[in-house]
Amino acid sequence: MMSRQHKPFPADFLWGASTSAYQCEGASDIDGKGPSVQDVKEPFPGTPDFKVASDQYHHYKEDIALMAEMGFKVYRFSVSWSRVIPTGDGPINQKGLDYYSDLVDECLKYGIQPLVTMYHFDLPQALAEKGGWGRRECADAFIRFAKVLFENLGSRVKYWLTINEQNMLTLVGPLIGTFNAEGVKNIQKELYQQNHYMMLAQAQVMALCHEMVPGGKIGPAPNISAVYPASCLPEDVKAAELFSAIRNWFYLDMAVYGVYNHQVWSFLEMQDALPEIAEGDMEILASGHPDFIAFNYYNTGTVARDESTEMPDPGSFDQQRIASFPGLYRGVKNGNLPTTQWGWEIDPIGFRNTLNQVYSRYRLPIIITENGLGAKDKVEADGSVQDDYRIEYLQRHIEQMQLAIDDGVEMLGYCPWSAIDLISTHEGFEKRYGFIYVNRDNFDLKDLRRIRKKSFFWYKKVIATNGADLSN
Ligand code: BGP
Repeated sequence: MMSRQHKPFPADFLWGASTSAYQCEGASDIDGKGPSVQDVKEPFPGTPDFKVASDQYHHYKEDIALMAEMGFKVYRFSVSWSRVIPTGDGPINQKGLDYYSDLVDECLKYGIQPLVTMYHFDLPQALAEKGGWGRRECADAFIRFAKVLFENLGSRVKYWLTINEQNMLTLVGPLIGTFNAEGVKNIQKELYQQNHYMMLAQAQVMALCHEMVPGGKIGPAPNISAVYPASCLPEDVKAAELFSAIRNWFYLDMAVYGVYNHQVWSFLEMQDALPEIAEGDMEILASGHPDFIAFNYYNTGTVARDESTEMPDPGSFDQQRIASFPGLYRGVKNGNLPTTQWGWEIDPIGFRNTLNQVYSRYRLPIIITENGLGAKDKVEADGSVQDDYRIEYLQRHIEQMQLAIDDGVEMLGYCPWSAIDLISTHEGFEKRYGFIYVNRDNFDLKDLRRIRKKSFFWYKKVIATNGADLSN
């Protein structure tokens, strides 16, 4: 067996963690904030609304101090568009801007780099009512919002992310609550039209960042997973290759090269779901260049060929479509992998594979903006939270990230999900991800006290040793 010396993590490696505004801030109707689509949507059954969340709006000083105690070099948070511009395209809410300005200062006070996501699933409701991302004007409003952020925070914030998981917004927007399918005739076409406008907005915002932010670095933040074929049968391999293009490369090819992935274009053509492209759009798309690729990684996907001859209604939405398309590919369970309490497959080696695939295709440095284990944590009688399962998950993923560095992947940083407990997309407070426990339940707000979990102390050591000591 060959063994080799690990390459160390880069000296300036950005260790930190992530959150998003609507899932952790709370204060959803305070200090002039306008409603977002998340505030008005019907919460998933058994889960709370976003009014209070983790109440970071009122606890940010304490939260950042705890992150500093862990030794964070970076904190990835998102800006709520409707806190800064309540209607999305109207007047600016100075109080909202002040909040983010203070949050940035608080990070910098401890030497923590803010990594700011501009849009994480929380479109201003007023824009949604006008047709949301289905209208080109939404892209214009986003560009204006970005300008406001660059003008006000650009001298202090060096790292920016455009849109969180644009691929998930496109593939499963109706499930995330960001897409209202009511009255839409061809849902697929509408989703890919929205995607086109997001792409246009992203390209322009990337260019703008380089113009307006001295030393500014910006990138997209999709959710990327290696896709395995269910067997080595060439038809299965082809199915996996196509699904990977649809799920992953379509978004990154556009962000990096400004081109529509040829296979996905033809897949959309087959479904009558091609977006309308105006004159000049392709030039705009080619004009934005990311400095790095950020991506969220939770698991891999596995697909087999699908030989059904019946094509689904091309204009409809079916949540199974995220990993299955009759006649082309079908998502299957990977029997080799353990799963989380919520059935998500756990695949640390798949993380190394994914990192290598992304780096081989795009040759840009990578920052991981989400990775983590959702679990039902319990506060023990002595007040501690013994989340060894989370430590093990993170250990195994960091080990594989280290191996990817050995492989030659250029890594900028690692921000697991999540810095503190927050409201999960579908499971509320039942499913926790944080290093810091937030003392509340789904419907009992308790005292919102912050408790350092066992993983808090473990991650502190990982950061202090720059990833050299991962032991529990
Ligand atoms: C990502 C989202 C996050 C977060 C995470 C965990 O897709 O960017 O916002 O929620 O998934 O998912 P969940 O909350 O469903 O467990």
